[in-house]
Amino acid sequence: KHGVLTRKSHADMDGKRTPRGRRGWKKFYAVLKGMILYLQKDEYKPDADISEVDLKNAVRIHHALATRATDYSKKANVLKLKTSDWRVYLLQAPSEEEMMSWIFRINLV
Ligand code: I3P
Repeated sequence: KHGVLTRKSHADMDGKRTPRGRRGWKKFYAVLKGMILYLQKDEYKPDADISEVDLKNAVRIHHALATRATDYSKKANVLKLKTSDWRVYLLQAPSEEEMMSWIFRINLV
């Protein structure tokens, strides 16, 4: 699955609140492949190598949990992704349908 997702980092590894200055929203081209959610700067190109920056932004979603971000009301279609190492991301999808599809696909892994 791929598509545009806008990310906000809410908590870092071990659940510590992401400090100010790193809490902004950033738009990515997301690609879910195997157990990894790649958050890429540019659109997915099947044959291109993954850049170092894109690898750094990749999220391991094994044992992660995606839910609708019911406690976040500033933006619509936002899902909350909690990883197994206690990171928390907010991810905004372009539509309700896309958000539900990402939640379903992430939790299926
Ligand atoms: C953050 C940025 C985010 C904002 C966040 C700020 O500043 O303005 O958009 O989240 O508020 O800290 P910075 O880019 O300097 O990290 P919202 O869009 O959800 O308001 P927060 O600290 O209350 O999460």
